[in-house]
Amino acid sequence: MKRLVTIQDISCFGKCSLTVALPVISAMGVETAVIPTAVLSTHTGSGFSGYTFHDLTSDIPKISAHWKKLGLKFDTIYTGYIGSCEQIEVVKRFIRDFRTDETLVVVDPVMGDAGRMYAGFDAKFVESMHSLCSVADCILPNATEAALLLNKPYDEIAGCESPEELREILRKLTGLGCKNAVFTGACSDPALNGAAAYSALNEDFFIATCENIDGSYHSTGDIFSSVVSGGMTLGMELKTAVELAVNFTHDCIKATQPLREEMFYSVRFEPCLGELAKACEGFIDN
Ligand code: PXL
Repeated sequence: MKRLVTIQDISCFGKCSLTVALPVISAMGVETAVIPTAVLSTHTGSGFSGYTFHDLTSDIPKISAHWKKLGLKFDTIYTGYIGSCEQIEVVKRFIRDFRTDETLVVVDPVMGDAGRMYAGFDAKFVESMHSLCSVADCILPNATEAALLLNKPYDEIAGCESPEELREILRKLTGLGCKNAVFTGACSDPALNGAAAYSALNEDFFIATCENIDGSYHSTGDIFSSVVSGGMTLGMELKTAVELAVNFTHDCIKATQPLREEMFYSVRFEPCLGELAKACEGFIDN
């Protein structure tokens, strides 16, 4: 059985980060270990204020040391929301300690959405995230994060429509040092939404699309990244994993629409897990 470790916060209410990654990747048939970077009462996105934040940076080296003693090995290390520059350094050390030639390292450079940085992040954090991306095999930024990583205005990145422009953004993102970059929210047609991906290994570029659903839905980035990470861990080609992630994210948004007002904080992914599990069946034990 393939085994992944994901390093990100646990937001106790709000369905994001670990409370999404754990059920989604497990449903895909991948054993999922976790390292919580912080415990928050809710996520920090719009709709919540006054949340608690308990930092767990100092626990990470202790967990790592125990796991080293046990001889644990991971096929994939997947990082999401990280709370501070210091924590990024600790996560980089974990990657150095556990990476082998076969390990896949996926970094979702969680920093913001819709042109705005999440609460608590600044320019120094962007610089640190840059250095984490440089050690990844695959990074998965949205338009806000791509703009921050490339030091470009958000509108320039978000307004990108032509496949040539998307390819150039992705090529520049792999210039950070990672082999593959996937840009979420890519849209070459207003009726469609999806993701564009580029591999610096073979210069392969593609766009995976689905029907566009208007509006902004929190936590869809975490859902998308979890499916790409789980899929690649199962041995899927990047294109297969990205297409699966685009379709699953779309299905979750569709399932949320009737409950939009009460589920302002996330998406209803639970009823979609069965189909996701089925789509992965043929890849398990590959
Ligand atoms: O969904 C990304 C995310 C993860 N973790 C925390 C967040 C957010 C986005 O708001 O606040 C704590």
